[in-house]
Amino acid sequence: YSSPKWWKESVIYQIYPSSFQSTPDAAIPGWGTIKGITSRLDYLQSLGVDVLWISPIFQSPQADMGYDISDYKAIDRRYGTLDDVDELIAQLKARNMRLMMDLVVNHTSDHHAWFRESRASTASPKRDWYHWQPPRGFDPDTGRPLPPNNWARILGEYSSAWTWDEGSGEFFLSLFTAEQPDLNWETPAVREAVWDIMRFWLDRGVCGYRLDVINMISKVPGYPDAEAVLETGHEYHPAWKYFVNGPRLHEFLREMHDQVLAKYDTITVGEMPGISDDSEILRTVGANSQELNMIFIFDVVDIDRHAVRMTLRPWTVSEMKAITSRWQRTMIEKDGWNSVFIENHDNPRSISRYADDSDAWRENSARLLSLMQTTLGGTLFVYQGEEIGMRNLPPVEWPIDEFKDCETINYWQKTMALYKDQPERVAEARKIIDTKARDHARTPMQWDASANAGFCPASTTPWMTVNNDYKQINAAAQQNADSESTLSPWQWWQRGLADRKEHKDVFVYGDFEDVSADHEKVYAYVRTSSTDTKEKWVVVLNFSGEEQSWSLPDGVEVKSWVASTYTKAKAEGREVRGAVTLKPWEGLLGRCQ
Ligand code: TEU
Repeated sequence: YSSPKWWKESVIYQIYPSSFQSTPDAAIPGWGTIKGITSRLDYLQSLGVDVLWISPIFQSPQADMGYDISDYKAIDRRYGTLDDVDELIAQLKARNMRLMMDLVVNHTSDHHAWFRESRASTASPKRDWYHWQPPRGFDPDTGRPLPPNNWARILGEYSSAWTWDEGSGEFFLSLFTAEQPDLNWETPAVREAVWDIMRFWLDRGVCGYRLDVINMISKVPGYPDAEAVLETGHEYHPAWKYFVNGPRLHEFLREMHDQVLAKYDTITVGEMPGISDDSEILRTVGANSQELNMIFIFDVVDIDRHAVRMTLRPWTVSEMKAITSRWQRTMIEKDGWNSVFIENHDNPRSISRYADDSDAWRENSARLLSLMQTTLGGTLFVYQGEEIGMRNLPPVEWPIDEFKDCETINYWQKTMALYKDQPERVAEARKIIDTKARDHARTPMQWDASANAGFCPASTTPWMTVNNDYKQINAAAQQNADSESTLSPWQWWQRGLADRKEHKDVFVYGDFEDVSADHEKVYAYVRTSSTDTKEKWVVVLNFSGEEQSWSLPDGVEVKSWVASTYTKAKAEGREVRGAVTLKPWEGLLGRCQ
C-alpha cells in the first residue's frame, strides 16, 4: 500500500476546458481554449498542482459537452489545435508537470465515422461495433416498433435507452443521450481501436487517462428488463444491474493493461459509478490486479440521491464520515488505492453541498473541506474553482434557461411533461436543479473582479453566464489576500498541499484511524506515518454551524495545534488532551508525535 509511486503522490487538478480560460483568438468567442490553459500554468504550479486532467477536448458536436466524441485523434476547433496540445505538454514538462486525458470509450458521438458506417445497413462491416437490436414487437394501436427492453437513458430524460433507426430498421443502445451510442466491446476490433487511440496520445506525451464510465463497457447478454425503480409515470428504468461491472469488465481491463498500459509509465483512474462492493472494486485497484491504478468511488457524492442523480435524499454527517472512513481503511487493509475527491464537473460545489456557503461562513467552510481533502490518504483531485470556494448558482433567481447542461434540460422537460399541472412537483424539481444540477460546477472560472471574471474579454459573451458572486469570490483577490488573522481559501489550499507533500508518509501513505466514531457532527481522525518516524497527526473537523466538544482519545496528546481554519498562526491556547472545543465549521490540525 505504501510503496511510493509518482501517481500516488501527485495532486491532480481537473480542468473543465470550456470554462477555465478563454483567449481573444478563441474560434468560438466566450469558450475556454487550450492556449488559455497554457497561460495559467504558473497559477497552477504555485498552487501545488502536479497533473492536469482536462475533460474532453476532442472533436465533438458537444451534445454532452465533449463526452460525445466524433474523432478521438482530432482536437475540437473551439479548443484549438493539436499544436496547442503539443505546446501545452511542452510547457507542462518545463514545470515538471503532466497532462492526463479523458478517455470516453463506453460510447462515441453519433457523428463518429464508426457509427455512421455501423448505421448504414444491417450488413455493414461495423454493424457489430455498436449494440443493435430488432424491435421486441409493434404497438398494436400505432404500429410503432417497441424497444427491445425497458432500459432508461441516464441523463435526466429517463426515456428509452434504445433509439429507432428508420433506415436500417433496428434500435441502437445509448445509455446517456441519443447522441451517444454505446460501443459494443464484445467485438475485438472495437477494443483494438481503443488501444490504438490510447497509444496515440501516450506516444504524444500524455501521462495517462481518466476513463469515463469505464465500468459500463460490459453489458449483460440478452439485455434483460430492469426492475422498476422510478416512480409511477415512468415507463423506463435505469438498469445499473445489467451494465455496471458487467460479466467481461475485468477481462477487458486486463486486456487494456496488457496491450497498452503495461508498456508505459501511466496514471489511470476509472470512473466507476454505481459500485461500492469492496471485493469487486479491489479486483480493479488491488496492488496486483493489473487493471487500473485507482477508481472514483461515488459513495460520498451520491450521498444525497435515490436511484438517479436528479433526486434529493436527506443525509447526515455520520453517514459521510462512515463512508469516508470505510474507504480509507479498506484500501489500507486490502492493499488497494484511493482517489480523494468531493467535486467534479458532474456535481454541485462542495461548500454548497457539505458545508455552509453563506457569506458569513463560506471561507471557513472552504478551509474546513480543504483540510479534510488534503489530509486524507490516496491521490488527491482538486476541481477548478474548488481552491477558491466557488459555490452553486444562486437558487430560484437564476433563470431556468441559463442552465446549459443536457441533463438539467432533459430533467426539466421530463418534469414538465409529467407534472406540469402539479405546482409542488414543479417546485421540487426546481429545488433539485438549484441544489444538484451539473451546471453549478460548470460556470466560468472566477479569476478576478474584472468583467466576465477575467474568463473572457469584456466585449465577449461567455458560453455560460458567470456566477454573479465573482466580485467577492475570485482567484486574484484570494491569492493577494493580506489578512492579519486568516488565510484565504486559496492560500489555505496552497499551504495544505505543501504540507501534504512535506509529510507524504503521513498524509498520502500513512495509516488512518477514525477517532470520532459516534460523534454526530465532528469528524476526527489520526494519521500515522508509514515509515519508522511514526509521526502522528490528528485532524478534527466540525461539520456544523454550532460549537462542538470532542474528546481526544485516551493516551493521545497534542504536542502542537499546527493550524485552525480560523487563524493564520498556530492555534494557541487549545486543550492538548481530553475534551477540545471547536467553533462553528472549524477545522483543527494537530501534531501528536
Ligand atoms: O458521467 C457518468 C455519470 O453517469 C455520472 O453522472 C455519474 O452517474 C455520477 O457522477 C455518479 O453520481 C460521465 C461524465 O463525467 C459525464 O459528464 C458524462 O455526461 C457521462 O459520463 C457520459 O459520458
